[in-house]
Amino acid sequence: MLDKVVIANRGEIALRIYRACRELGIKTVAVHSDADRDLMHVRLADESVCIGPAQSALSYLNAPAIISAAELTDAMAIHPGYGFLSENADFAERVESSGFIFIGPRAETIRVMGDKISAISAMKKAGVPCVPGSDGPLGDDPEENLRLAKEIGYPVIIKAAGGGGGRGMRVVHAEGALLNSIALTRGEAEAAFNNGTLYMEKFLETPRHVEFQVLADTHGNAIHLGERDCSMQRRHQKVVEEAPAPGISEEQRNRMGERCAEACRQIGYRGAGTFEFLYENDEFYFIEMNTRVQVEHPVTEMVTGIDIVKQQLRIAAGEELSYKQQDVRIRGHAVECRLNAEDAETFMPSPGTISLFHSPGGPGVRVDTHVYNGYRVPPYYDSMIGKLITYADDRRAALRRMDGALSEIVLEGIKTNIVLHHDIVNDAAFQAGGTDIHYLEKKLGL
Ligand code: MV4
Repeated sequence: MLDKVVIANRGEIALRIYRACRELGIKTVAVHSDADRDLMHVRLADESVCIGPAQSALSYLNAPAIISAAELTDAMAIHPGYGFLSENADFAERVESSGFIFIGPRAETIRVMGDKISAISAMKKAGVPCVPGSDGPLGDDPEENLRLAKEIGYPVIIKAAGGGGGRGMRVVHAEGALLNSIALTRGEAEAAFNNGTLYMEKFLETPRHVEFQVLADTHGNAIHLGERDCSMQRRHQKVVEEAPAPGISEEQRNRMGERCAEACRQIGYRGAGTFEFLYENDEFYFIEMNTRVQVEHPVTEMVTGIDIVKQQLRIAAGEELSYKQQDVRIRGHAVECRLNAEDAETFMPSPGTISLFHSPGGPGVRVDTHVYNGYRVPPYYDSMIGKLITYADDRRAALRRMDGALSEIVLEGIKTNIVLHHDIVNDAAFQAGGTDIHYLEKKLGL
């Protein structure tokens, strides 16, 4: 097993990684910014190293500082969590060339998945269904682009190869707007990603966002842990996630999940990963792959009983997966609400001191948070302060449990989105299941 791990992140995921290490008997090093000395995991970790000032660019994104901390503390491996450097192929490469284990896929895999065109072509080759599209970069020939769009059929969507997560894309509804849209998107992509490479897909109008969790070891084994529905989102920020996805049959799950697992075997994937799909009219279309642990991993943990972060650590240590596909059973239903320090109406971040905090509890209630009574939410980072997860035998019961758990929370001193969550779990269409990616924005009147 790994001897000592650097936790290169902050907040709830840093605490989550700390807990997984503790259960496996792995020593931990918390690296933190000046603004994060009071984080829970910094107190709990065996060692802590301040790696820079509050601004992320000078601390959590400071690769040399993080690698130096690993050297200083004689750690074996670095866990990047999500966000920050977690999907930075150059960082993964530098970690490994410095003699440490990067807890994630090979740098080469991160690079392939970071370029959305190469990700799609790798997945298509591996038998994963993708959105009908350009199957490669768009050229400069206007006639050829017009012909391609006509062949795909309007509406189409122009996306940047260097984008992802909703950045660098534009929908085109009719031929007259195509060439200008390509030019505009190319300019934006060059400015934002220093890469003007674009591709085109059929635009799906009312899909759901359904993603499959996978685990792959370094011995050629790969399994899937079923799917999550993350359609309840606003401006590409997920708000509520659940597992399993409403209305997906066991047969569909097994078929798509096995295709994802097989793709992992073919590309020599390592660690935990997520295949993102758009799901519309009973069909799955791959859009992107995430090569990190995700915020919403707990709903999968609840319905499978598998600790995904511990599996990441075991895989990084070179162990074989602890589970075969036939050991994986999806049981019950789990829902996650992301708790944000933000204004309920304007969604503006609301940092400040939590003057009073009381956590909900009871059967089937899980709270993944680093906050405590008196904790000061710094203004420098993402506004997510924790996640409330409920689990029950079925979806209705999990939602009722969520409603009750939301009512139990006492969180004073800062604004939160708890009211929004109450609204969502009591929404009739959401309760019926299967609302699409545009539902929440429409409900909020955006
Ligand atoms: C799409 C799409 C419709 N058709 N691609 C947005 C984030 C990025 N991961 C991909 N995205 C989309 N790609 C085609 N061909 C609609 C979206 C999309 C979306 C996807 C997932 C979750 C939320 C979304 C919100 C708006 C648009």
